[in-house]
Amino acid sequence: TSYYERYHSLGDIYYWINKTAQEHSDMVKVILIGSSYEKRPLYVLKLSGRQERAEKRAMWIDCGIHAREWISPAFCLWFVQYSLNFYNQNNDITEMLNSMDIYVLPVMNPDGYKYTWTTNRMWRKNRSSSKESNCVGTDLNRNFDANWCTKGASNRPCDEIYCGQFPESEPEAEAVANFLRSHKNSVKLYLSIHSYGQMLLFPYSCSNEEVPNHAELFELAQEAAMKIRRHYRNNYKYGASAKTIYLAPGGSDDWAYNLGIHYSFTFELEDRGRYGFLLPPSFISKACNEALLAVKSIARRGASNR
Ligand code: 0X9
Ligand code: ZN
Repeated sequence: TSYYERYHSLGDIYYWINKTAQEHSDMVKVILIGSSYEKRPLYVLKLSGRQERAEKRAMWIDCGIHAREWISPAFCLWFVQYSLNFYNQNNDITEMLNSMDIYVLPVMNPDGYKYTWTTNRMWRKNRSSSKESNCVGTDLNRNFDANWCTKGASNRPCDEIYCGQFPESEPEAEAVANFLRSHKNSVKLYLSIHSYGQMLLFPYSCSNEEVPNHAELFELAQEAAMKIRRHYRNNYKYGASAKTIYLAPGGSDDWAYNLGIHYSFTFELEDRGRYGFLLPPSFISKACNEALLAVKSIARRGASNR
């Protein structure tokens, strides 16, 4: 099996980031966007086609918000590798990279990810602590400023969906928010990769309201899900988050949407619960290929629309 069909430790992923940037220095730049609570660097890979354009649009993809969802960082690595290998080989990828820059954050929650490798495989949150409680960790996907800490999040530090002390109290969420705020004129698509459940979700999750471009996002998700069904005989559910999965405020997708990134999606990759977060490595290639198909499908439309 190839490197990409295995899960990798945090140390391996840092090494991979460096090596990938060196080997593809014409197309990849590494950007340090901040650091984690335990002071680990948060690196974003910027992928660009060789075609320079003024006012280039961009897409953002983050992986590993939740520590135990190992297929998520595996997808980010898969995506980067595939994009670099097939640029100028495959039309979809070539057009995607010529029309947009792509920012990829392989692990938003490095402290939590490391912790799942060393201590507790089922850890979800980051690893921050405060004097107020003996419990550790904030749910980074409840820490963004979108109806923060209302119904669907918890203000108790011991809970798995703890929202943190205030919006962007966590350095990982703040770093992502700062980066997107400073690139909001170019970033047109926001994608956040999670597991599990096989779903393509779009805002809102923080309220039952429909977003203004609901119909368009629904169509995009529907088309992507249809392609997955056709090519991989796998069913993905799709729809507005609050109605498809649950009401959950403070998520990065809703926050990005409200910032003005009106193509905002959260993917829940394989499976549907047989293995759950413990998806065996033999499932990585299928899970990533089907998600890649969905990304390409959504990116094509999102990149051409205003
Ligand atoms: O609850 C979450 O954060 C996500 N599900 S997971 O099982 N990966 O934890 C769903 C996120 C949907 N979007 C928002 N809640 N904003
Ligand atoms: Zn998640």
